[in-house]
Amino acid sequence: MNEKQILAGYEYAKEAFADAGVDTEQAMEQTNRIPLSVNCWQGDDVIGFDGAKTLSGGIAVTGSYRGRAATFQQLTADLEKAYSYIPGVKKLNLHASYAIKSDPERDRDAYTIEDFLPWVAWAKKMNTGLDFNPTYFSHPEMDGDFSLSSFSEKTRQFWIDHGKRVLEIAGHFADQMGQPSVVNFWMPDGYKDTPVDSAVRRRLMTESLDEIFSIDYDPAKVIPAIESKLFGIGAESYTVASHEYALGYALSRGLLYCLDAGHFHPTEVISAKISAVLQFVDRVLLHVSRPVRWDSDHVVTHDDELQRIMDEIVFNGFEERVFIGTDFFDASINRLAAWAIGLRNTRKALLYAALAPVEKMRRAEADGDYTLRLALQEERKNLPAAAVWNYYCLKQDVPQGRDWIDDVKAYEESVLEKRQ
Ligand code: RNT
Ligand code: ZN
Repeated sequence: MNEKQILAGYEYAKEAFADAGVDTEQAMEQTNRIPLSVNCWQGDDVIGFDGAKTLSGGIAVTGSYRGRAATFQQLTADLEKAYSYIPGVKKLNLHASYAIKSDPERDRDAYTIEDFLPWVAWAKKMNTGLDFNPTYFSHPEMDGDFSLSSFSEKTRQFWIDHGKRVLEIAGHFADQMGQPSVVNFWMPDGYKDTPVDSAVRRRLMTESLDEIFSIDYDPAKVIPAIESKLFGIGAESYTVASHEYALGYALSRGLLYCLDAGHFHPTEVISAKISAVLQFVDRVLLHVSRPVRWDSDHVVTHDDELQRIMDEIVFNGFEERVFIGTDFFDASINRLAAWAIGLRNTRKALLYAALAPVEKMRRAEADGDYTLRLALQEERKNLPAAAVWNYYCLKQDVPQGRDWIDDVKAYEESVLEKRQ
């Protein structure tokens, strides 16, 4: 679509939305500044730079598309390309395994900000905030899938120290970037088969986590979250940090609860949980992902659940209380395209939520007129939101439609295909 067509489409859309009582300019402005935390690990199949050759911890990447980023230079080059396709405010979500070790002997229990200075410099150049994650997987100190709840005191201590180092580094990120750093704790700890003693691991986990959070960090700068999970590959029967566990821990310790879209029973959706959880915890973190039959971490598409998630945030005015990060990893398609598709959809769904004629729908509901509510909800789908999206991309100087796809293809030919 050329600029003339986009502008013509927008003129029509603006009027159509105004008729429905929606201010399109305000919707764009409101959603543009909501930060989306881009998961760095889509670019290299969750391998990182601190020594792992393969991925472990009950998660898996399938596919072997050409051009996996294997170095900091390659990953940042790919990220820069991907960023150019994604409108709106972005943060980079880093895992500790992406350390650029300043001392090759240094391990995860001793990382410092020194090991992340190239990332800080890059984030400054890109004007993008930094979120962070301890990496409790793909490492020889893992006790099978156990980390913070290992029976080995030495192993637990190693991972406790890792958690502490990550909180410290996140404090530096916040100072350097002038904005807080959300730090998500996900531990794969779990059993393939039914445990006899399901409580002991949870006691150990609680002790370990309490020890980590006993360090002095500034909660205005460092915002820790605990992610729950129903099961992992090889941990099908029991996970230590289950939903009840993680929610309970977050609630009792004043931390964020992280809801990952793929971490529940297949018929459960996280959109249904946001306003429930926010009655009791201050803020939540979302891992926007797409489960296909299981926690498959497919690239986020603009499906009903994605829209529902964003509707929940925007309709309820939870923009300040919900942090949004993506969490998918697909190596069967071009990895930059995966970022572009997943993040563009996430942003698009936010915009569509802000474009919904929600006041009319809300009134129908308050009046008990559920016929009207349903009719309006369905009519909403016919409003020309896509024309607003195209215009928004144009204004943000981000390619839309086929343009970004052609650009990714060109990058694939000129850069990705030349990689080993
Ligand atoms: C795993 C969790 C976790 C990871 C990332 C890499 O099931 O979803 O968030 O995907 O930390
Ligand atoms: Zn996740």
